[in-house]
Amino acid sequence: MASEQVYGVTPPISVNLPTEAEKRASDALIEELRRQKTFESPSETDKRWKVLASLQEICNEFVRKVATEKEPKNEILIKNARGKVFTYGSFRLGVFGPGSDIDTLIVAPKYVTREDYFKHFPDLLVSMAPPGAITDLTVVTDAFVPIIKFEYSDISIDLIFSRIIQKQIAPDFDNLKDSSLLRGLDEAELRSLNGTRVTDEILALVPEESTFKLALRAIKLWAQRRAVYANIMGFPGGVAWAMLVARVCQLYPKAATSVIVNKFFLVIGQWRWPQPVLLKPIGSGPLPVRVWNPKVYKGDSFHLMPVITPAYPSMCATFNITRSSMTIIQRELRRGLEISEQIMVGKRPWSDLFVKHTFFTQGYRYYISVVSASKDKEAHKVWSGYVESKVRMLVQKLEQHSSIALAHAFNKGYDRRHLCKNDHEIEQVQEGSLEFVIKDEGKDQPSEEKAPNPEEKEDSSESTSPVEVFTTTHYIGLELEEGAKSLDLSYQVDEFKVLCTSWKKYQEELQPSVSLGVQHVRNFNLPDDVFEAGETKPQKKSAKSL
Ligand code: 3AT
Ligand code: MN
Ligand code: MN
Repeated sequence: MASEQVYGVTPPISVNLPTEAEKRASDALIEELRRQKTFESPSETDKRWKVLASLQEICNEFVRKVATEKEPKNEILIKNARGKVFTYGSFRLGVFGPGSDIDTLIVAPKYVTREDYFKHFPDLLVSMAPPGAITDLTVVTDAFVPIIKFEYSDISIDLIFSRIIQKQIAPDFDNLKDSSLLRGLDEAELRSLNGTRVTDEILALVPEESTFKLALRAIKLWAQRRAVYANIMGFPGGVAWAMLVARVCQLYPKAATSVIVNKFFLVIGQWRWPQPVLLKPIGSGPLPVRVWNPKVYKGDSFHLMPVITPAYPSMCATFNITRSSMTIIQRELRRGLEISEQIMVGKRPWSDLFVKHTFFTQGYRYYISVVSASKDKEAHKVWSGYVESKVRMLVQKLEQHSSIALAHAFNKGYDRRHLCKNDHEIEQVQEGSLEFVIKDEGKDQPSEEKAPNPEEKEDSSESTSPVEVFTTTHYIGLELEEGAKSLDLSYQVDEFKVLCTSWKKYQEELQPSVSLGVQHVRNFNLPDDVFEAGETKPQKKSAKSL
């Protein structure tokens, strides 16, 4: 045993090899993942590699262009000018599906700045890619992580950038492991390098990559179906779920995929939070930057389920988790354990694990809806994104209300478009009315009501043309304390509104074309479009007939 590498911060729980039954359970799991369409075809994956090869070429040309522009006489510099394309996210982790993007990072030598990147890269991209291959190009220079987004031959690409402080990138430069590469970079560059550094570390810290990837695919599918996947809404995101699965792989280094999934629910469900989940000891590094440490930083000691990234500077990937979301996650982990135990003894199929959540169908009697509305599409992107990032704050305020036992934010917002003929109708939409919704064709939900047709103007007596209003609605399910009577949430709601509307961008640019509404919704008044075909909407008790 002495020769075997030990993965993780404790010895393994079991080094048992898989039994025949466990291997069969793994095969059945892979079969189910296939049935659920989590894999794409080899030819589609092939296309991804071709796009990446093309991006590498464009990246080299870009660096060469900047070298030529900045030091036209330096032939050696120009000759050695090249950059390097890395990936992170689900593609790098090997858990991407048919609709996944490719999260990509360009690393360039020190003379190439972010300004150069935004100035030259978009044009080079369009001119060097096959004609018409690049669509939906968006450049976001002022984001937390500045980014260029586009579709390349119908594959979504997120492309971020960082320099490293080296005069040239060696031809065989292929990893970002060395923390001294971080020296001299600004915060945006550090954040840009972080994604690849973290995913590479995770992969290096699991004993068996292929087992890890398959188990992570299963856990991601489970978390999505159970609506416990969304960093922004207070649930673990892709990186956090990956680290949790990786930790379980470390504890069962020889186990089959099926066993990892089963033990995942056991180990993570019984984890003694707030003890952190670590894939390796937290390391120090060369920069004066903050590393997660609850003994030093009071803020870190409030993290309820800390899952710590392995690459320097280590951070908590789950700082968003609230008391309520923790309760929901633990409930789902318990359900996962019960079902997977039965799957392992052949009493249930894997498909039972992946059954869709019942947030709307049997979730709660009372919901809160948070509606961000805008008359302008671009403004709506900005405003709804901001409001979304603050919904957790409302959840935290609601959790403190004496009548509320739990405030469960659904993990996704619902985007809708409305057509309004006058200010009165606009106001109704802003306050949550769905009377003027434009039902998009090709949407998955069938609906009995006829969609109002925007072309049909004859019966409208209004002289002004109708305006389009965009809304995004977040639903929060409320579980009340036993015997709770009154539910006056006006204080919490007002505070939340003040929080959102005191944003500088709202004050200076967005208002009055955007708005924020918060309403109570009874379960039987939930809109039809949150229910899928075959799901039943809760009925009003008194109106129920036999
Ligand atoms: P998909 O297969 O693409 O659905 P994924 O895990 O690759 O799953 P994303 O592409 O959304 O998910 O994100 C990949 C990584 O990018 C995860 C995180 O490190 C980073 N990231 C995503 N969104 C943000 C954000 N808003 N701010 C900062 N980092 C982000
Ligand atoms: Mn991705
Ligand atoms: Mn992405």
